[in-house]
Amino acid sequence: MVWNIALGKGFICVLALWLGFILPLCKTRIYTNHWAVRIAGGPEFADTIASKYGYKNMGQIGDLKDYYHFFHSRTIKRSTVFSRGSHSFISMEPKVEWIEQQVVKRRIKRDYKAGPPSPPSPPQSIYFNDAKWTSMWYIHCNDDIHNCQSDMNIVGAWKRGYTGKDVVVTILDDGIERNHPDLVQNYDTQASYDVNGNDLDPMPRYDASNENKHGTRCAGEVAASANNSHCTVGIAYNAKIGGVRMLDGDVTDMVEAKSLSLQPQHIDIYSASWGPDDDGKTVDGPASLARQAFENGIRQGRKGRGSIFVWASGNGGRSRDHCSCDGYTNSIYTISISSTAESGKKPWYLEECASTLSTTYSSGENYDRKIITTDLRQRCTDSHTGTSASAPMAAGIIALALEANVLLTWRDVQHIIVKTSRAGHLNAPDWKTNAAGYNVSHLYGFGLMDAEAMVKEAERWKQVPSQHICVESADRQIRTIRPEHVVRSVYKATGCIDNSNHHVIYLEHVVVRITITHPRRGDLSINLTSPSGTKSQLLANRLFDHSMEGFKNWEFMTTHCWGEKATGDWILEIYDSPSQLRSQKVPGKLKEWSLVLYGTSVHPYSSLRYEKPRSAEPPTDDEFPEEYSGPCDTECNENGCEGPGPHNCINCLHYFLKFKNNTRTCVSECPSGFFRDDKKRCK
Ligand SMILES: *[C@@H]1O[C@H](CO)[C@@H](O)[C@H](O)[C@H]1NC(C)=O
Ligand SMILES: *[C@@H]1O[C@H](CO)[C@@H](O)[C@H](O)[C@H]1NC(C)=O
Ligand SMILES: *[C@@H]1O[C@H](CO)[C@@H](O)[C@H](O)[C@H]1NC(C)=O
Ligand SMILES: [Ca+2]
Ligand SMILES: [Ca+2]
Repeated sequence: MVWNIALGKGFICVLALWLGFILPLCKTRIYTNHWAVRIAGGPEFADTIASKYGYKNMGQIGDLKDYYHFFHSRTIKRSTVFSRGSHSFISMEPKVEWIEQQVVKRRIKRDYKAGPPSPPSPPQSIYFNDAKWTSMWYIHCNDDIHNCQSDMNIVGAWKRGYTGKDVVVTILDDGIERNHPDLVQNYDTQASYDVNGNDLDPMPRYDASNENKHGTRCAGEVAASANNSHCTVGIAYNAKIGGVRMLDGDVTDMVEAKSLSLQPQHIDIYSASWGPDDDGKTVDGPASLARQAFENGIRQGRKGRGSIFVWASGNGGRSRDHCSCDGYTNSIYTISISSTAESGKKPWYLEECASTLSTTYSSGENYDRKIITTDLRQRCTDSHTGTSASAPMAAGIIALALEANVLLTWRDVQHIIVKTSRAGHLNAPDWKTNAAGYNVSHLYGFGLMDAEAMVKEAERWKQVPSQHICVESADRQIRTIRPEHVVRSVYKATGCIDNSNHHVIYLEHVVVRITITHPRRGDLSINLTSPSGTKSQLLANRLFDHSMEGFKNWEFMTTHCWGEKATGDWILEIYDSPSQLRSQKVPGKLKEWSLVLYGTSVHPYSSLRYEKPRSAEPPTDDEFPEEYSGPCDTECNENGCEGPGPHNCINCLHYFLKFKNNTRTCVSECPSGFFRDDKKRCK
């Protein structure tokens, strides 16, 4: 497939002719001469042990304490068998708590080869003198004949004074052209590294095909300098931008972990536009070190507020891939970003799934315009494409929100995205309103990002209460999955009501852990219905997935129940639609499933959590006498009050305030202590 850039060379692939289909089977593992080792006690111990067994200690793995990168030069670089010899006795060493020879992982960039260049744009009002400014349709789409109808309101955020200043973004990719005239000014050495070359300089490797242009293109979208007459304007054009060169070589668990845990106290946002093959048959996700890097970043990064990981949802649309089979986009720790074309139509490469949080513009059909950004060899391009282009755009918008409020935690950022993304003119057959009032779709998550709305929320945001994790007990009743029958399993969730540290009332992410055996994984589809009736499709049929491996404790994630209540009946439905391609007739089995509910035990936006808005005019004391001992004002909410007094309501009637003297008035924004009820509006 032309849009897949295979990184792993030397895979041993067997072509099997099966029912008239050519099936490449690339099962062979490729072992490298790199090891990840866990040794407690400090680097001196690690050095001693390394030299005793003939390894070179290359240093700590990223920010992961006690984990070291060992290199063994006498082992061949790539091998299909794991390495044996006297050096392998290192695992017997008592101080060595864990060791793993690194295997090559297939990771592909999420752009595709572009067709002919985009049509020229008409002239329009000029804000900046940058060469490509006038054709940057996704930043100022309203004043354009190719009216893109829904605006991401980036200019609106700029007008409020936010340009990404003091926010640090890094692009995990194939390098960054740090001396590009449009990047050099914002380039940040401390946010950069060359994991492939093991040095500090992430400059891309140049070749005739410009294979390594991807990172430089992503970087310009975030932080190309504004008004310097060159090329384009980044969305966060005063942010600092770094690059990690990690895709131009063998990608291993350790390579990913080093990249994801680079400088977590310095870097705020990591943008990744790559992942496992989008071939419609792969099920793959982060392995142990990369998982630890995510958790380390979430718990400790940004002074404990949590690193922000932004991920491209995937380009496997044409292979009918489903992003739930990608453990990176499917993780609660990543903000998974989808794409929409300028027209609001679904791009051909889009992958659907329930873990997508939000959407930004990107390429669509050939006649739709593509993304304009910096390019390799100090050039500009107007043909950046795919979900690869969408993730950095989201990273840029999030940088504006972090400038507006540096205290936002990783979950605050996700809450703000959920609250402010809009369906706009984005075309999807499955838009639905969940029980918390948010519109959500499997194509677009909560919709198109809105930078101005995000910075406004950020300005007055108070951190949401701490995250509770409720692991409901597993349902281990084995159920046979008969072809053309629905297996239905109902679980009555309590939200861990008996344990105050785990109690979840208001949901954020919901994860379903599932173990299924099946003769052909691609024939399965899975839905989850929340107690409030919101249906998430956790898996759709995948035409090319002939695997007989089923799912072993795979975690499917949905964002669609955000804000809903956790308790009640959750319904899991599995359907098996047997395709012609199935060789075995043995039916599948649902062996085990369990729910992991993430959220809070108190309302995330309880009135007292809002700080005084910077711009909206607060009500006077006269209008809101402080000493009120009566009941919660019935007019001000449906969900009741949070805390004492009539005004501590969870929602205020949308744009509608009632005062003590019974007069009502329309306001353009809910003042401090009040919350919009999106179901009600003033006339
Ligand atoms: C960009 O520079 C031009 C001068 O070349 C100036 O007139 C214009 O105001 C600048 N734009 C912004 C937004 O600063
Ligand atoms: C959700 O979608 C419905 C139907 O399109 C629309 O009427 C409503 O305003 C939307 N709600 C929000 C919060 O955007
Ligand atoms: C899941 O829901 C979709 C959309 O409502 C439906 O088309 C599909 O048949 C359902 N699948 C299962 C397994 O229930
Ligand atoms: Ca520029
Ligand atoms: Ca995918």
